[in-house]
Parts: sequence; structure tokens; C-alpha cells
Amino acid sequence: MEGFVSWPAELAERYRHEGYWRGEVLGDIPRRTARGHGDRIALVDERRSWTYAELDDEADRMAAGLRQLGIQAGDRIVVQLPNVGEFVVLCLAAYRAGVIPVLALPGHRRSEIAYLCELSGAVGYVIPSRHGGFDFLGLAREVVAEVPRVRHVLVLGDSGEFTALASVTAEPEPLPALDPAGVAMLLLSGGTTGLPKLIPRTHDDYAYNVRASAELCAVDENTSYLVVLPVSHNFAWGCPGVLGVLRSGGKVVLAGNGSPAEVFPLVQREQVSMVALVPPLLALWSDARYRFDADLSSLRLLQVGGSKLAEPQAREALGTFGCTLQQVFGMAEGLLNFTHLDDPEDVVVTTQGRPLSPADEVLVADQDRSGRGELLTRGPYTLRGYYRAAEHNRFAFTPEGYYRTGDLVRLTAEGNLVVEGRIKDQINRGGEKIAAAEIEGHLAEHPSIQEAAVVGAADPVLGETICAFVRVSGPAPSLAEIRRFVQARGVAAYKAPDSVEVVDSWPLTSVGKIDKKALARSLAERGR
Ligand code: OOB
Repeated sequence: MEGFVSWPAELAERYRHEGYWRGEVLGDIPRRTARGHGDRIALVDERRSWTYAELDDEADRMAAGLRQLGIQAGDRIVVQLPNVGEFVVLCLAAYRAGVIPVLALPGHRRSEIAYLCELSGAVGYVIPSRHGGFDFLGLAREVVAEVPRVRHVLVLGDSGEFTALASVTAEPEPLPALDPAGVAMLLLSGGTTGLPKLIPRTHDDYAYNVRASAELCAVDENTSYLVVLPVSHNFAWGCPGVLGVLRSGGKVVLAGNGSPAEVFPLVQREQVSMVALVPPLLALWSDARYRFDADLSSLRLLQVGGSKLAEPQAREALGTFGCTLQQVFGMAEGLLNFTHLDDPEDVVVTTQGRPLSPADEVLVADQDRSGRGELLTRGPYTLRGYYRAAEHNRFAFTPEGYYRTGDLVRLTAEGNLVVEGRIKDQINRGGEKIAAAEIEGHLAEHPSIQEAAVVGAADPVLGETICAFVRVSGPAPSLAEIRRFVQARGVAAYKAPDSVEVVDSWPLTSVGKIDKKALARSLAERGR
């Protein structure tokens, strides 16, 4: 596939020889249980449930339906569905047909989706008709007008002038043989420069990612896994996530949002044993624990990741939920670090765990005196290059093929990683990643903004929020005006600045660039 950087032949050979890559394809994940125990429940969402046999059969039919529409192996489709069972059916169908899903978030809007369609060369776009009060049909009209190559809009619900996803079904047929070393899907990176990059994940690499995570987390047929994060996020989809549970014969419960009022009764009803959370959601759950009388005693494992979990919060959660806590420091690019289920409490609350695979190579580069440096990594499930991004790849990877994570870490004596900060120009807003450059680009288009610099401001709940420093000509726009402006440009709401600071001049670095560290310090000094 043009634009995909594969592993060097010797390494690929080693990963196969050592049993990391087994030639499995992602579409086969639920098949074993579907054949042996087809009547077991695989999937539950707000409206219905699927047995393994139903899930398997519907995925086969949708795979045939995609092909009947003329969507072929190797074609890309941008998928923007919320936490609904159809997302799972569609992704399995696409994997089986060799169609490559590009996993977008429900919050993305015109600017992100049109860009993703363009960059991936997508022929299809899959949406709900409405979700969270937003009209996706309207968005789809804008997207197809801007990117005419998108020939198919498939809609869950009222399809208007487009194609109903429910109609994408046909008699199952023999499907093309797939190359397990080929690209199975494209995940989104948080991005550090402008818009997000696309991360190619192969069947071989992701099947290993899922299998090894499921083993580490002791997922089995008794696991009841609740999804409250967006299901299209790598954490919830494959670490071990939905796919890890489906390969083990367990049950996946999809929830629309993570609010305790909605989700605690679900935990009780579905006897949920495992869930993946970001730190702000864990805080919400901890606060609410004693305000609801739902029985949460089925919970066995709380996975927390996406942004840094503070030690006091981790200790509190252990006391509050009385089950195993696991820190997960991962990235859509590949590398996953987990604390282990039998780690001592101190390791669990003070570190972000260690690499999943014995074949993960990690380096801490340019260490300062305290041993803190940038985490570099390569391995059997870490990308070797972003998709169609030759230019960017030259500095995102070392000549030896290590991915520069942009995270500042140190290694403890026992080999666990502690995340100490980052050098990438990105904001981590409670687990959601925002490339500063992307927002700066939008702000610079505002008629009264001359120049903008976006930095993270410390926040007790989200960890960080987005602060926009702006130099203006004429009247300074208010925060509300700036937020309206950014969103009117078709940008996801979570990327709109949370605060604005107007400056007359910039602090500069020795090479004359805007000194963002100084800007962040000035916020910290004023307690912002
Ligand atoms: C996960 O993936 P992404 O791609 O949304 O974000 C990756 C970045 C990391 O490079 C790091 O900067 C940050 O998010 N991060 C953490 C963290 N987990 C991720 N920073 C501190 N502590 C943690 N535990 O966020 C992701 C993917 C798979 C599993 C879990 C998280």
C-alpha cells in the first residue's frame, strides 16, 4: 500500500519467528466463540444485544454488502460512529472485506473529517444521522461537497439522501484472502504539527497488541467489559478493549457516556468486571461512589490511562473501589505500558507500568541528571512511519526506526516508566490530545488576532486545559467569541480554547521563537 512504511524484513522475520506475529487477521477475532458458543452474549448497547453467532453473521453479511456497493479490499472508509454495536459490526465487516476503516471521533467536525477523507483517500464515510444533538447528515453534505472522492455516505438511522447502513447487507460470500502483514486500519494520532496524522496498524501487529494485552489483563469468557471512552479510541478498542474481550468470549457493554448516574446501574445490571477510564472520569466515579446505592462489587479491574494519574487520586481509587487498579501509558502509535495485576501497591500508584512486549525496545534519550529524557521506542506493534507523511516521518523517527514519542519519562530501578512531562507541542486535556499548532492556525485567521500561541494550563480536574495567548490589533475578542470562531471553522468542540490571555509582546527563545515555556510559567505564577 503506497504511503505505508513497513517493518524492515529482518525484524518482520524475527517477530514471526518469535511468535509475536501469527498471521491472524482481525476479522476472525470473534469466530472461535461464535463457532463453539454462538449463543453467548458478545455485545450489549443501549438498544439491543448481539450473541456471538449474530455478531459473526452480521459482520459477514455487512462485509458482502460493502463489496456489493463496490467498496473493495484496500479502499478506505472514515468511520465516525458513537458507542453503538454497529460500530463493532462495521469494523469487523471492514476487516473481513479488507476495507480499511479510519477511526474518527464523534466530536470531529468538518475541518477534521474533510482532512481525514482527503488524506486517507476515503471512498466512504459512516455516520449516525444525529448524535449528541448534532446533525451528521448536514456535516456529511459539507464533506462530500469538499471531497468528491467520497462516493458513499452510510448512515445509522434516518439516511436522508444517503445510504442506510442497515441496507448494507448481502448473502455472505467467499471473501478475498488477506495479507496479515497488510494495513488493517488507520488510527488517529494526537498530532503535534497541524492536523492529526494517520497511524497504519496491520493485522499482525494489532492482533498481537490485542492478544498480549488481553493475556496481561487476564481477560476471559467471564469478563464483562464496559466501554465509556469513545470506542474508536485505541485504549477502548484494543488495549485489550473490545477486541480483547471478543477474542476471549467475554461480553462487551457499550455505554453512551461515562456519567455515574447512567453507568453505575449498568455496572450492576451487566455485572461489569472491567473498564477503561481516563483520570478525570476516575475522579468523577470516585466522588460519586457513595452517592449512588448501585452495587459495584462485580468490578475487578479499573484501567486508567490517557493522561497522568496523580498518586493521591490513585490511592483514593484503591480505597474507594477495593478492586485492582492498573495504570496504562499507551499511544495509538503502538507502545503500551501497563502496571501488572500483581504489582505492589506502590508500583501501581506511582508508575505508569512497563512495556507490554519482551520485544519492545525502549530508550530514554538525552537524559538529564535525574535520568529524565525522551522516550524512544520500536517493536512488534509500534509503527515505522505515519501514513503518507514522508516529510514528517524524517523527524518523528530516528534513523534506526525508533518512534520519538515526545514524552519525557524516567525508568525506575525495577524497570517501570514514570511519565514526567513532554516535549511535544501538544495539550493533553483529560486524555484528549490537541496539537497546539492546529489551534494556532485557526486563531490566526481571526480578523483581530495577529498571532496566537496555545499552551496547556494546569487544571485540577482535566490535568490541563487549553489557554490561547493572543496578540491583537483592535478590540480584543472575548473568550466566548474565540470559542465560537474556532467552532465555526468546523473544529471539534473539545479543541476550543478554555481561556484567553491578551499580550502586547511575546517572550522569545534564544532563536527568536515564541517561548511557550515562559508563557506556561506566567500562567503558573499567577495560579492559573
Ligand atoms: C492514549 O493514546 P493517544 O494516542 O491518545 O495518546 C498518547 C499520549 C502519550 O504519548 C502520552 O503523552 C499520553 O498520551 N499518555 C499518558 C498516559 N497515557 C497516555 N501520559 C501520562 N500517563 C499515562 N498513563 O492515550 C492511550 C492509548 C492506549 C492505551 C492508553 C492510552
